[in-house]
Amino acid sequence: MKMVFRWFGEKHDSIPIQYVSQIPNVSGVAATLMDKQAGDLWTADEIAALKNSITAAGLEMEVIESVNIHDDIKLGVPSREKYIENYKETIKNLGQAGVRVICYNFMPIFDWMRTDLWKKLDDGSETMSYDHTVMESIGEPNEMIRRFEAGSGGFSLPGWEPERLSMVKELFRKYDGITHDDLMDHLRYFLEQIMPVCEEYNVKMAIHPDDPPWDLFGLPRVLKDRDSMQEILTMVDNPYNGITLCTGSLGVSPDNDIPALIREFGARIPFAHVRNFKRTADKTFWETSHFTPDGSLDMYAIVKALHDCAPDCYIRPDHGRMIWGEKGRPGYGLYDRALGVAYINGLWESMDRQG
Ligand SMILES: [Mn+2]
Repeated sequence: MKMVFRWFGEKHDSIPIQYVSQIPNVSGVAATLMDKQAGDLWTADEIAALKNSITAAGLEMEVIESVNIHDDIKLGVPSREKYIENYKETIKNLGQAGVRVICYNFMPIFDWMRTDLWKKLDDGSETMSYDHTVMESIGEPNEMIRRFEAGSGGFSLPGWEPERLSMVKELFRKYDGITHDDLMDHLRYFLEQIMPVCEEYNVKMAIHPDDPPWDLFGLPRVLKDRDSMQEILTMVDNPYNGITLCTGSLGVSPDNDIPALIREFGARIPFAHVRNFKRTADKTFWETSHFTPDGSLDMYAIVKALHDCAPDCYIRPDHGRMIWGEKGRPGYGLYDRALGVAYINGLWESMDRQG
């Protein structure tokens, strides 16, 4: 296992990279070029500059989160070819810079979704929450966007870039009639095209589950449960086609037994996002500390499954609460995520010692 920490870059993160290197056992960051739009080519020079800013702090850049997929690839339209070519070149450039895993997602239009970015908990901390009744009462995507922009605290949220959201109505029109099977077929095509480059440059692709793992605004989802996970892994049966096992995305569906999924598919899980949440009703939850008794997931069982079945994976703590008065990007403060690292470290060490 290698512990990494998501970091958005010097210009885009509230946390100095040096602070990340002070967290015990963190070997590197899950990095990105935030200024890049989906479909853009990442040049070798841009990647080298990013890597220099990370290695200067004694950290590695072996995981990228994310290289976003252009909607034309998800839509399966002819113009996807040029974006796939850009993606191949980006994989090559990242591989040559030492990157081993690229996390990405195949969610149409929207990235992850919450109905409140600043829910106040009883202990005074703030966290992100999702309430499906609120979601249904909004009904209309532009209202969701307005709320996100109002609540993001001045940061742009990953996957919620304003430039892209301004085109949201047009995108909805393009996705009209795209079925679950269509979307899965477009994912298969994309993976088949890029796999030879992944093999040549030793870069594993790790698709992130849909978050939350159910359909939103009538848009189809590709990765939300065990069967869709198996379908993706078998339709392109290549070790370079892997999964980012995100405990908090998949886990909010009570049908998804996270330790069992890790035990079944561990060999194809190069990257894991570990977080906990409290499920309070059907499709309703808020994000908690990582500590098992605080949430609905059994973190010991999850880490044990990773320890046993994906021992070489990269792990990062996922979203944390805002604690100790910290202000920052929702989900991505320093303190609670660092506590998550320390907790996972403790679980892992105890498992190592038990053999
Ligand atoms: Mn995640």
